[in-house]
Amino acid sequence: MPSRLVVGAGSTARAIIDAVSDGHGELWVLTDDEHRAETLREDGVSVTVTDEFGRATMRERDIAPVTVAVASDDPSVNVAAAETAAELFPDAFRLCYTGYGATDSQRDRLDAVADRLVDPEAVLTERLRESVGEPGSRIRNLRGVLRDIDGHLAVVTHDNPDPDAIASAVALGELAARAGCEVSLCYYGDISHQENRAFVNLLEYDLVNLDADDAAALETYDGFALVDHSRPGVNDQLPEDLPIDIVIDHHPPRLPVEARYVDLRSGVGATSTLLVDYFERLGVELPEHIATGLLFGIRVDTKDFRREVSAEDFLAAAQLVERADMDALQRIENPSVSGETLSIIGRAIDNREEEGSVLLSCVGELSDRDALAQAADRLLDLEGIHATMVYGVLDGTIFVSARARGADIDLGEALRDAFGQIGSAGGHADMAGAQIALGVLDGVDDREEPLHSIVKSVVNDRFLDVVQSRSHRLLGRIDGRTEFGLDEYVKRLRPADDNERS
Ligand SMILES: [Mn+2]
Repeated sequence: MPSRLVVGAGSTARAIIDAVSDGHGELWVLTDDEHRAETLREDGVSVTVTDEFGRATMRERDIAPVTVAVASDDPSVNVAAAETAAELFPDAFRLCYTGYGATDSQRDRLDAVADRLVDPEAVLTERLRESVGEPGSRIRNLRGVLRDIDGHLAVVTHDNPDPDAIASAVALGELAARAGCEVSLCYYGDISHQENRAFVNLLEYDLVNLDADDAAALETYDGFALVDHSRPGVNDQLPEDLPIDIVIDHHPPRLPVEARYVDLRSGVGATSTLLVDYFERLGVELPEHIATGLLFGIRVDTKDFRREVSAEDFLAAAQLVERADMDALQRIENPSVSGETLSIIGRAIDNREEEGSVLLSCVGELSDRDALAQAADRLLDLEGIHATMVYGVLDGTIFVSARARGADIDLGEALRDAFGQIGSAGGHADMAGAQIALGVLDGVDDREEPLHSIVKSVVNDRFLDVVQSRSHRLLGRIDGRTEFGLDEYVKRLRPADDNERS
């Protein structure tokens, strides 16, 4: 019966154990780590805990392994185990891993008895050299720039930052602080997505919301770093001519990027992956709250390892999993929902009206405006719907939240056109919002009509007028075809029996 012997229970050994524990033949693990042994036993693996990797231990069970994998994290354990295994099981295939920090003599002794030797430091150095050229000089350059700033560094994300941008800023901020900088993590716009706010709050990230109208505020900073974007004034509100010290980004740049230190690697799925690499190269241990954020950043940016994901993203995530607070991630991704939110989502579903591929829903009075965004998100899952707008009234103000899928309609622009004159509106192509004071609506004061129907007719009409006047941009959204003209489109968008709004 083929048997396998694995020495070690750290992450490398664990990867080997997972790969070979397929139920064919006996698997025996030797480790000095009681805690990890317990975890393995829970998974049904046969484990012996020992500090001694000599003949007595390895003879304890009567097996003649066909494969021996020596893969503990400790080079001295690996040398002892590999040499004993070579003596006792001369015919076995021996895979030997050096672990980190092996001396030259330990490496030589392992090499002498290994059929295959794996040296993580050599592998890493090789990979870094491939991906960024000579790595040592880059690290020195980044350190040099950080030391040179020697004052207050603003690490700036792109507008309305996503988890990748936020986590990258937090991570770079940590490295800058260790290099002696005073650090502020800054962004323009909002962190509006409920999940992203939970992310920032739960991990207690301290972020500064900059005001685009207050240029003087920038004078307090001695240096600027951009993460997850690469040019001042493009996807942030910094002046275009602001001198930038550091850029770390994974998006391919459209124009040459100017900064004292530039790291653009478009081959990876997330800026967070690049930051993991810096911690590794600088030998700085990742604090839990930062590891958690970076892992979430990679997962969100790669759509859970499905979009533009690279081997580097997987490797970075594997390191982060060891340090991250998985319970916190769970709470960020599946926040508990309040009864109020649930009933607003319920009302949004009940009250929905569909106009072609656009869904509108008025939920009436509300006490929690965040629920609107969640309702607009949920309703976007409805078959055939490409844009949703959910709104309700709180403290004399109408709050509107809209979501879209695909790029044929720019919701931010649409809401600005529809409500910019009578209130405030803004956002992105796929996610936008507006606020309108009730007082500006005709008929509200004399209340000839119920408030609810006034709000509904104003909001629905204004939004649909804008969407329809740009309906050429929505062509193709109906049945995925574009053969019919604008008139036909409008007819389909506003069915004949719909006279409620007029
Ligand atoms: Mn990103």
